Amino acid sequence: MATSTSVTTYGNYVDGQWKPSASGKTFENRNPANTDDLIGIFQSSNRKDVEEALDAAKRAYETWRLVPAPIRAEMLYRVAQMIAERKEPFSRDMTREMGKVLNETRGDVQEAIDMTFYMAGEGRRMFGQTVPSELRNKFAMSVRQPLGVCSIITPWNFPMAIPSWKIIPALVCGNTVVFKPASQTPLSALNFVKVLEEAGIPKGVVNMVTGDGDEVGTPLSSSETVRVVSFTGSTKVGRIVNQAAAPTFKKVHLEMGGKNVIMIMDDADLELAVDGCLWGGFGTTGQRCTAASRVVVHEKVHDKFVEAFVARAKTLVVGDGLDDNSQVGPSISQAQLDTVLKYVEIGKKEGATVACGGNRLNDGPHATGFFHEPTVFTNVDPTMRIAQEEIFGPVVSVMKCRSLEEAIAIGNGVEYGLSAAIYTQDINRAFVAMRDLYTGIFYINAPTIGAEVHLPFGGTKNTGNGHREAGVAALEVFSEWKSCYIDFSGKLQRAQIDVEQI
Ligand code: UN1
Repeated sequence: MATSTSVTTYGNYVDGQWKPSASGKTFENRNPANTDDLIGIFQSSNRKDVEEALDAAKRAYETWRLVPAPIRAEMLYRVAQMIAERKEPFSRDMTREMGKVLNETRGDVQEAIDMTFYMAGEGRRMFGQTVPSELRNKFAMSVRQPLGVCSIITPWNFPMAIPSWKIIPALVCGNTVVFKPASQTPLSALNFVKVLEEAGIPKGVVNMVTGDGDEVGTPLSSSETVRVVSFTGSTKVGRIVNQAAAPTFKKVHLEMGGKNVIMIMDDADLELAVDGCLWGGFGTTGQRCTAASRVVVHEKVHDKFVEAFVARAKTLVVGDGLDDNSQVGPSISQAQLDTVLKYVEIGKKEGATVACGGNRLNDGPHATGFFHEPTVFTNVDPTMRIAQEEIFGPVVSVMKCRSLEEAIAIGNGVEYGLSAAIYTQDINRAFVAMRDLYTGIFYINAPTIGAEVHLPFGGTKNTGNGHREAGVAALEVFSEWKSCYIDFSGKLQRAQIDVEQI
């Protein structure tokens, strides 16, 4: 156990310098599996720090935007390699501060490596269009141009992957960045930024300012200097970010809540579906935007599925993610655990049945962490709050349906639209569901989690605001089109007017 005397104090990273906040204040980063374990002290930054970082990013933009994209990308290839070399210590740091089990933090770091390699490749692509002009001796094309300073505001559930989804495409496109990581997972953010520094990204191009939403997030969303805000977090905070950004017409990319559904048809491979629901519902302790918090099962196989699912959920080992036996880690914080406890009570009051779980774990190895049993509710009506609202914890609501159409209606009957899945052996049903679920991501015979970096990631309705990250879609967030016309005729040629008649 670390004691306060051996604990490191970490700085902000501004204009190539690691430095304390102007506020003189700091906050603690503690292990959610063991709150006696103090991981580090981080800066509680204020608006002055943000301003300084934004100024540095603005200055650095003037030179970074002119570095050829393939050269920017060379640095990013180096970044990817360095993260790969440090994957194990980075994963351990991440489990210690975030709680998810080691195999999952390894996946998180891997996702950052994948994204960085993928986006570095864009340095030699970043395709635009060349099209024929309607006039003779005239050339027409479009190119991507960077926008300037980007604010990057990230959550704690994917402490390295999500920052990479935003920062790396921002950089390859030629933008500069001020990064506010979640206060629960600043060490993984710092590990990532240190690699960017060591890989030779010039000073001011990437800046990191830790601290809370009011003092850091608000100016990052409203400042005139900022041209893009990319935010992942709750729908409630996303709305605040959007409003703060609106008066200055900056581009806002929002990735918010989810209430994702797995639909299980009567012809499904039930064993496979149980595996999928366990991983989708309880992986990352249910703390994914893509978590499968709703399962809709055809009435013909409902009881059989529930029996198998509940039996398996009861066997899941909840514990410290650094312990190889653990399958489900803690909630990130007391507040998050309180939300889980609150929704379990709401579910009971609404008349749903607790088929397993339902309790906090706080004895023995669980005494100093935010642990909760994997919990399955059955007899859930689709209108109940536990079937409508995002819980972000190890709680799955199981509902019954009589047909594919009803399953689709239940699936679509929430305010969110991130991810959905169907288990069926019938290709016709699979394609109907794929077409009719209004979500940004869809899976057939796989759970709602598991997006890969080279396809767009994001959702519909209250999950997002029309943008996508990952894949080439990310370039749309971090670049703007410029259409260029080059007239080499030596005379005035008027489009739409001086066009040759045939
Ligand atoms: C999130 O849920 O916040 O598809 C991100 C997945 C991961 C990313 C999840 N690759 O579940």
